[in-house]
Amino acid sequence: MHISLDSALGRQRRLNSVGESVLQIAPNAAAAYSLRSLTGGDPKVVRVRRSSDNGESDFTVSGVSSSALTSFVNEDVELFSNNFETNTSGFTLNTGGSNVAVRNTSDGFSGSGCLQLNLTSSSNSINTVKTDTYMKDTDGVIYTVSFYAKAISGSANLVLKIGTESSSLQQISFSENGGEWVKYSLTFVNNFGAGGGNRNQRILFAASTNNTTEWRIDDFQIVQTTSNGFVETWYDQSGNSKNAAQATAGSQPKIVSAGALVTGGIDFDGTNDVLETSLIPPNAATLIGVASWDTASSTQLILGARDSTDKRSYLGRNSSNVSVLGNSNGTLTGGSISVETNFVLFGVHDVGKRLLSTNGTVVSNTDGGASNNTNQGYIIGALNNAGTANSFLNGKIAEVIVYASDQSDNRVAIETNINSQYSIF
Ligand SMILES: [Ca+2]
Ligand SMILES: [Ca+2]
Repeated sequence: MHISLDSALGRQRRLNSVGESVLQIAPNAAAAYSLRSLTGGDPKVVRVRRSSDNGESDFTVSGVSSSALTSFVNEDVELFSNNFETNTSGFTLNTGGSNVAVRNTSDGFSGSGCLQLNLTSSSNSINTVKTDTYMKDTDGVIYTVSFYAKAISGSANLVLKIGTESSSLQQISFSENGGEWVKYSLTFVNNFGAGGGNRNQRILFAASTNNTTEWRIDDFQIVQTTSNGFVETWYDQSGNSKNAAQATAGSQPKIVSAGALVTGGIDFDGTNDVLETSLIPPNAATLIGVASWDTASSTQLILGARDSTDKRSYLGRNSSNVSVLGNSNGTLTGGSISVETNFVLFGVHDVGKRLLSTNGTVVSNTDGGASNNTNQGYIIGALNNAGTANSFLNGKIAEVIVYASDQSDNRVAIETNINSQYSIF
């Protein structure tokens, strides 16, 4: 009785069922990627690399939505330290002035060594730490510099500058402190390079005036306290292990930006960010994507592949700002796509059939040929154009699901499920 009731209710029951996941509504996906659960469980969804030290870790759906992911990315990472017990490594004196930076072997907050600075200039003429090695991360990331210092002689304050030899963009001045070791720390946002492209920031010690002064420094440390997180792997939830991955750091899309979880999906830069898969486009395929675009008027694909004979299978937005399904050697286009708002696209190509739906409305439904792409795997965030990526998406991708079958009968149920999650239409 139970089985026959289910059968009699059929598709209508599925449409109205609360709490079903996409892969419960329509099982047997060829590949399925999201930051939410498409299975109903708590699957592993991403492997993330943090920019501070290139540490990497896997996260499940709950790990992404809880603070586990951002806590990992923002873990304090010591980028540099020196207690001056054996050397003055990391500190370089600018030449041409009379300033001195040497290791003092009979004083120190820790042990018996420290860095001795004899400063005669208030300019950026003495740079003590080559921070171009240590602070190159992108705008908005937070660093903390700390050290112990004590004044030995002279009347000039010690000035810690963050910048370059030619210009300091942020600085803090320390008063003469009575010859005692005092801990100083400065937390700053690395936003100096905005627009100028110069992120090779150094830390420079100088005197506050041109009067001669001697300071000693010990236990110097640079810690990065927030970071950026990039997606190395977007795990396939279909069970087919068609994980989407990117080994090249510069081409990995972003999931944590300056310490904060990106909202609305994974952020693709529109330049070279792609996640590669080994999934060859099926002849009969359903392509589903949730994405937003930051810029208009160029072809930018959620996923796609095309072989050297121009046979293709792809889903995205074209240069006329409408949704597009590529199949065989043609395209199907549909509803308007505006920038910076989520869209759900649902495309089908099968033998004798093509369909494109945008935000729950079928915008195109015609005869057509299936894809005959036989050798190029889909990439996410662009078109795999016979082995070379182009048509990069500048924006965010939240979800990509591929079926090797026509899922038109489940279209409304899947779109409804997606809309319940993302509130798109
Ligand atoms: Ca020391
Ligand atoms: Ca990039």
